[in-house]
Amino acid sequence: MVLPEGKNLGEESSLVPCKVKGNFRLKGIRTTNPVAVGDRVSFEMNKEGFAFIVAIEERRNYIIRKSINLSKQAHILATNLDLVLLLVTINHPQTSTTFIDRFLATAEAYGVPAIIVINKQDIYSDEERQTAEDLAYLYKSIGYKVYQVSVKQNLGIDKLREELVGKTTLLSGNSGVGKSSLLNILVPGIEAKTAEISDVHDQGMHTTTFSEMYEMPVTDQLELSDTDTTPDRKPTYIIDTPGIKGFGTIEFEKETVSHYFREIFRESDNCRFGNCTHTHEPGCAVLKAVEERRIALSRYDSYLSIMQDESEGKYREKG
Ligand SMILES: Nc1nc2c(ncn2[C@@H]2O[C@H](COP(=O)(O)OP(=O)(O)O)[C@@H](O)[C@H]2O)c(=O)[nH]1
Ligand SMILES: [Mg+2]
Ligand SMILES: [Zn+2]
Repeated sequence: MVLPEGKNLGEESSLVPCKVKGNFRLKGIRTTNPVAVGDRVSFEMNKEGFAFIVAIEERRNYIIRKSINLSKQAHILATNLDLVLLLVTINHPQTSTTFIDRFLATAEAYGVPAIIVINKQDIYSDEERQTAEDLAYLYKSIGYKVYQVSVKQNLGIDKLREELVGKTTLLSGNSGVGKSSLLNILVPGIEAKTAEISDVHDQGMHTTTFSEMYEMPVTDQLELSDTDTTPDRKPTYIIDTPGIKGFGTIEFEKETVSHYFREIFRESDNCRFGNCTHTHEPGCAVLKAVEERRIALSRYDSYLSIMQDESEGKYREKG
């Protein structure tokens, strides 16, 4: 372990490689990683000069996913977040609405605001551009902020940058949507690796293999554009995550899935039965709203797919 010259252990901006000591576990969930990006930790040095994490500060929130290989375990993607940016693309690769909705529901469940960023505006056909517009309209009508950008042509990035000032933001989205490319614009000089999309699968290769946190430089101009001009503003951090293929939802109780679909939750006030699952019940206001197209079918389908997973006990621990 090496500390930068002239830096004391634990001093700001020094890097201290640490091992984990002890057993840190989330209650009721088996996780593959005890410590995650965004955690605030205490560490101690032993006589040999090795540093050990001995305590993790209580997390304000965390984002988690089901591990791909170990289906009964979960992986904490990041903790203590102020914002998640969900990068999506209409094509090259195509992001499914199920993926978007599962992600949004998870963000709702963990109390982290989410913003949708539709990237690669520069390569869309007229039809794809229309799909992007429709998608933006849908999610805005539900209450989400949506930005349509082209990272490649640096279009729409300045507005987006303003959203991040003073926050810790998780960059998320399928592999190949442009997360690392965006990061390279927001944090110049880090040279995050970007991947060519393979022709065969039309998906990015997994070039980012672990989550990393970067500090985004904030210029005077950005500071002025913000109403909060206090000098002790929090630093701006961005976390890049490996491509997530299936954003597993865990910890949802069947009864509460609807709480994480804002428009479904609003509508459910008008259901005849208080314990309505919005699947078959008479007097269900949600079903009526779907019929009348006031709730998008794609959203309702995503709701059903999560409900289905819960019935199958997909993410529950056995025993
Ligand atoms: N045409 C176009 N390509 C982009 C854009 N943003 C990223 N890409 C390309 O998409 C591929 C995947 O980008 P990358 O940043 O590695 O995606 P990640 O897997 O989400 O980190 C790379 O070839 C990028 O150059 C964009 O706005 N327009
Ligand atoms: Mg990447
Ligand atoms: Zn109902």
